[in-house]
Amino acid sequence: MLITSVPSDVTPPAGGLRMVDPELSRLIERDRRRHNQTLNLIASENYASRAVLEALASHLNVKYAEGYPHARYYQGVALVDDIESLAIERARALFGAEHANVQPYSGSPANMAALYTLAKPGDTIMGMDLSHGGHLTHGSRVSFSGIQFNVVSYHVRQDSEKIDFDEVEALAKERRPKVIIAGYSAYPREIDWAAFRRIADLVGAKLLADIAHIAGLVAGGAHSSPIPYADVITSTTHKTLRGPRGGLILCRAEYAKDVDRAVFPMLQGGPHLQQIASKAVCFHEAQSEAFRAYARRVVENARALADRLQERSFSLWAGGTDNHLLVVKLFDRDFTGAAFAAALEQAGIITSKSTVPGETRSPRQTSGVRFGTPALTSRGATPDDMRRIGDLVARVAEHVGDPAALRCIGREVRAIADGLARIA
Ligand code: DSN
Repeated sequence: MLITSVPSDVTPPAGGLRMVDPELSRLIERDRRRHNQTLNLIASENYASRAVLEALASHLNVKYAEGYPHARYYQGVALVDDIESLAIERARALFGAEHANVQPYSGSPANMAALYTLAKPGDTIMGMDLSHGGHLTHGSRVSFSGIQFNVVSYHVRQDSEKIDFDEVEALAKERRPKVIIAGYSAYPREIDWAAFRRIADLVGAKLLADIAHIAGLVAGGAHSSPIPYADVITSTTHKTLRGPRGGLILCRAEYAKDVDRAVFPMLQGGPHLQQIASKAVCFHEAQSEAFRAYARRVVENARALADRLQERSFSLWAGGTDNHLLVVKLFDRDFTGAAFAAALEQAGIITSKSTVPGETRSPRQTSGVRFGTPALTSRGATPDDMRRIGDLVARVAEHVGDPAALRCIGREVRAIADGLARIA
């Protein structure tokens, strides 16, 4: 923010958003109200603290500092060197990692930098099929990962809908990938990092763990850590970790230089120091006992919601959840994931449609809906709230296409939302 006692035609306007740009201000305010009046069960979203947002909105937005601490291409960087070093040290301490790069703008660039660290274009990489819970950057043919690398996709088992380690091992032996990627966007069960390490070692592959979704659970001790097993670990900082929108790479010391070079100058330009400062706050918060309790509650809440949905006759991917998310399968219903997610939104329950194992519909329609508990847990929701929400989800399923009934359910949704902490 620029405050001046000598306003002139050339200084930026001094007023706040409401005064300078009322049109945009109103839209932001309406969206804030939408969050407070509805129940956000999007598995990848979360509400950051005021301290995290304060750092994100700070004057650090101004600074160019291409390079890394103590090796920059700009002057005036002594204090941002300290800020980035603090973020790096906190990330290393939080996860117990040998090296951290806190510059990735978000999860996809983090994955790109990690893949270019461990493989060259044209090499073979192996990741979970997108429709079985993988991410676009794990080898989808519409992403750089599928365009620039030879991709082998593994799947979940048909019977248990858990990772098919027999297939992972067989495909790895047959195709000899340079990199095996573990970590997902819609997989509800705990990941067996040791099993992936064993298979990677069998074929001389590097193991890339993408913990974008579960980073907060790992940091908070509610999910096992890939640190002892993976060569490189990528993450976002804004999902369960509850920080600013952003990415993070952790790795063993032997990959440090290559990871740093892949992020800058290969892929990115100047680091976003306001975002890095905000990540530092997030890593600090995540070291607290309160955050460990939060991580445990996220999982308890997901289990409570999963149990209630099963009691209400929903069929769940892999029969439930070990983490922060669950996916309902709609093969036994006469509506799609897209239609169900839209009906839920009409009642004030915000989710995202999801493809599921055995998918028969397009990614725009899908046969599943994904639910996650990080955001509502940040608003203080309890397992009891989750059971009430599960009952309301079941009622929505009985009234897809009936706007009057959905409005009526929406009043009960609103009552739950009104009882939770508000975002400011
Ligand atoms: N894949 C998105 C999600 O899980 O919502 C984030 O990249």
